[in-house]
Amino acid sequence: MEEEEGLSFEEFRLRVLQDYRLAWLSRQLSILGRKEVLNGRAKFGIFGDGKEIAQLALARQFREGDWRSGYYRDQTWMLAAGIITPEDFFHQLYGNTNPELQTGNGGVSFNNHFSTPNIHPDGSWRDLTSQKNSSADISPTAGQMPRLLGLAYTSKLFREIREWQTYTSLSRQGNEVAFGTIGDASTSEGHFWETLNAAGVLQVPMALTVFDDGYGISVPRSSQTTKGNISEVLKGFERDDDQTGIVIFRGKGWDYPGLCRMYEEGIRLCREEHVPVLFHVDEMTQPLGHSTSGSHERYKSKERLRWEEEHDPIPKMRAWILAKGLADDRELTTLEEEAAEEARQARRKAWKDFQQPILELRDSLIRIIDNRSCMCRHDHVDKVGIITDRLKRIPSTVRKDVFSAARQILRWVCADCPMRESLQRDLVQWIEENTHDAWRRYNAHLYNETPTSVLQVEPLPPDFDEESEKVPGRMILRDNFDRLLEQYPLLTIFGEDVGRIGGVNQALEGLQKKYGHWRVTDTGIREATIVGQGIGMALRGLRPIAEIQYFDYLLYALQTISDDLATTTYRTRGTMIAPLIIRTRGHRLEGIWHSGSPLSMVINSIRGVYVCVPRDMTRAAGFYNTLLAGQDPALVIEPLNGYRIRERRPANLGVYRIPLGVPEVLNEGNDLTLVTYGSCVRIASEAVERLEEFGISVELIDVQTLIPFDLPGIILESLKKTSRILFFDEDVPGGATAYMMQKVLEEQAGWQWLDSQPRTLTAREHRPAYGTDGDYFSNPNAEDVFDTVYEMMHEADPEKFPDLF
Ligand SMILES: Cc1ncc(C[n+]2csc(CCOP(=O)(O)OP(=O)(O)O)c2C)c(N)n1
Ligand SMILES: [Mg+2]
Repeated sequence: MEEEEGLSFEEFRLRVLQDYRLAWLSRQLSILGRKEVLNGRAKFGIFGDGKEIAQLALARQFREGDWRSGYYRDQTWMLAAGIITPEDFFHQLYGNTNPELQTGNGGVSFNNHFSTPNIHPDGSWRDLTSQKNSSADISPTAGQMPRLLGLAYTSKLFREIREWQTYTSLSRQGNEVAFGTIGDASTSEGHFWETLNAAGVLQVPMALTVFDDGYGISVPRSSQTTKGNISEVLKGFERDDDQTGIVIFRGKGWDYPGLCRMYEEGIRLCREEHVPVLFHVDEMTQPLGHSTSGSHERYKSKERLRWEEEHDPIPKMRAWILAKGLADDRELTTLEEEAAEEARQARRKAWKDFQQPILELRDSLIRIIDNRSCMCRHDHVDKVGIITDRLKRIPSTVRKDVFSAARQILRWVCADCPMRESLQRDLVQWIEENTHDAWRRYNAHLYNETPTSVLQVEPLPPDFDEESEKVPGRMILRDNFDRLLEQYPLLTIFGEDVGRIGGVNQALEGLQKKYGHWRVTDTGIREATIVGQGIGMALRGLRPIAEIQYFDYLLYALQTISDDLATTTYRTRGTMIAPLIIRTRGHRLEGIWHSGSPLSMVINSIRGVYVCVPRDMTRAAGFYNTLLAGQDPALVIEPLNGYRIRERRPANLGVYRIPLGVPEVLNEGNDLTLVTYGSCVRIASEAVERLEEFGISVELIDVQTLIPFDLPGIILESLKKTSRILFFDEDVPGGATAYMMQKVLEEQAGWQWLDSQPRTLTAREHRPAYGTDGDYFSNPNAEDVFDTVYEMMHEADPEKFPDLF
């Protein structure tokens, strides 16, 4: 440590003192932050106390271009890296939603959830090599792990793929390290093991620190980890002389010089050799306890609490500075006082920033009421005055208080007063003017709202000419992927069996050979980290298509898609995008784990990710073309039985673009609207033909995408004509059909046009059974469609359509 290269003693001394001051500042923020929750100004707080010193040592190695995927303890690191200021710390704590103030989480996440933007407001990419990058944190323990793999893997690709070296604003020859942090208890999660294993296999520059404070809230290490020691258990992963593996370092959370040395050596190795490294930082403490939700005295013994006090890293660092003669007590006390004052000032300023606009809003409302020239009395009580007075007295006002008061006051404006009209008008105007602003603070940016939104992509229909021959669907996909790999140099496709054999259905046949194994790549069987790999790559500006072999197995990755991918744009207030395309296949196979249509599983858990349900491969290819022309995350479910079915090959493969959210009317009809998607379209078509033989004219609509859903209102127009509607799919009852029904009947107000009871036709509540008969009896079939439609027509006109049964 003392021999730090290129530094004079004085420079070295000042650096150490700067670190010490930052440690102190960070601790003061934690202490003040806790108070702000206890006094009611903030709702919840989780802090980085006890982890300060290790993070300062870590931050020294964190450079421009590097990436972070960490967790809520990383406050000191983020301060040291300049990613947050002390004021930002409080902005997060109060939940400030002002986009002008850099909070990194838009005010929609807990405090100490950090992020840095990866795009400009116009949707273009930032220069990611000239900033220190933090992917956006999520709260689920170990949820940061899958994405960490992708952040590290991207560096690997940039080093390996020579042609990519021109993308200098995304990477400098892959020299960027992906830093991760995780708590000791969270290493019990599967994501931790899956990520670590994949990183070892792939040999990526991932530098993961386990902050070991011995507890996961109240549960001690001995109940979390085999042998109670994570680096001990990981020994089998450890790199030895002639093998790939992970290099493991160990440090003590209070040992400043030791930690500085450890990180310097470990990160150099990671950066230069692209070997994953794991730092097990043990003997850490948690002076303020886990979070503001409780106190650790409830579960830590007196001995443990005493040990923690003795091993508090800040006094330990202080003692080391004194022992080394780097400063005397007076100098350190001055630093401490300065840091404490800086923390207090930051709190004062941030509270003002938080309160001022709300108080202005409150006063603008109060002015309307106070200026009224009469009292609104109900049973001799001035309700309006009472609500207003109550609002004036609230000590820490939030927007809810003001809006709630405004909306209640509106109810009590008296009906017979001559002033009513103007007061009511002013109030309504106030509510209308301010609601939009407040609403947007919490309900925007679920999807990319910049010009690079997929919804802005110009559609282009597939071209069919005389020569358009009929080929198996898989060939349309394959030739389309071929064009896409050609057109988009940063496109990579990866997943189980994707590379060497070109996918289980051969839709990538020959493409690894043509584009190399970094662009079309096999992975291990590890769905969560396949998706995480894709998220990390997408965050760093690549165009990944991650393949999940079968739709049913998306469940393994659902947590990552739901908690991480789907919320990326929302939780960063549109400053960060992860345009990952997930490719999978489903519908109409057989058996419990190959039924392939649990659509409600996804549509209700991954809002924030578009969901495409193409009926054939021409449509599927068209969606990939559209998605790559924009920048949004999406899931595409290819119809499993469509790979062999012949379709006409479009002449403009790789170019035509099918718009998202636009249903297609496949058969025009007058009696009933039949709404479906995916493989059910084929079944529905068959039933529609049979129904025609009985004089029933069905309008068949393929919704094409479930999210977004029917943006132009095509289904409503159909319903206006037919007055009857049936929603059909092979999900469970109350699943995606109920979703479609809600969209059409409630959102599009289709209920007004109904002449019959709206119906759904679905699979059963259990999982579909094996074999042709299992499929026939547990999934809906063409006879079921026929019978349901016929029954609806019978109810409408029993004479024309007599009972069949
Ligand atoms: C999946 C999930 N389960 C439970 C929680 C609640 N929780 C938050 S932090 C935590 C303990 C984590 O302990 P550790 O990983 O050791 O980190 P530390 O807080 O000690 O730094 C738990 C159980 C959560 N956030 N996510
Ligand atoms: Mg812990």
